[in-house]
Amino acid sequence: MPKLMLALDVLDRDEALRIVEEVKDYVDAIKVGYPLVLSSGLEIVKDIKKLCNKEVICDFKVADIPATNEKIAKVTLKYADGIIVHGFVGEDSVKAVQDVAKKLNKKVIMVTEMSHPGAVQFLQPIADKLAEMAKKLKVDAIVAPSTRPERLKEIKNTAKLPVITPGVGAQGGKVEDIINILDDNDYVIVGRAIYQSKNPKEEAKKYKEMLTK
Ligand code: FNU
Repeated sequence: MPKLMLALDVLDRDEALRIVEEVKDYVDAIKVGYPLVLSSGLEIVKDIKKLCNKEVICDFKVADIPATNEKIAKVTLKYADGIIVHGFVGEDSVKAVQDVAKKLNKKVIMVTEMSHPGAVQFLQPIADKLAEMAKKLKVDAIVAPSTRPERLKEIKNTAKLPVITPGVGAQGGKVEDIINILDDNDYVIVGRAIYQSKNPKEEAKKYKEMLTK
């Protein structure tokens, strides 16, 4: 049974913490990104962990030269349990983050093909190579799209690594179309469908139950 990761892309610290409090019994991990961290500061990661004691991943899609990636990883992984990086910048940039993460026993998650329509333009043509690179580098997990279940399957088969998959809910992806592709080590990311709903707790529960079946 894959795990549920909440994408907490709200812009207000108090709202973020209120949502975490509501959904914490049903989510296995929480993903924060630029929207929340730029508006609330990186310390929000510490606050979330204090409130719910769940894994918190920073979705910064780090994509710079190795020296800069290293600095970003050092700051981020002081608080977060893992960091999302881009692979298209090349092996050396990803390795720079892995070096930092290994010392701290944290996770590096690498993007392959993204979930939005525009990903077919530049990322899809190189996504299988990115999946091979992820396998070679032994990153902890990859990101692959729920919006294209057949691509999710192909990329997972190539990388043979745990997958963190966005696209369910607001982007049109459906749990029933991906559930058979995933296993216990994988995560399904759901953001807006939970935090923008009238009752985030009920929605989180609903998604958790769908993944449990
Ligand atoms: P929701 N996200 C994504 N597609 O959607 N990190 C990707 O290919 C990717 C991501 C993130 O649509 C996105 O930034 F690599 O509201 C957002 O935080 O459910 C979340 O996954 C999806 O949010």
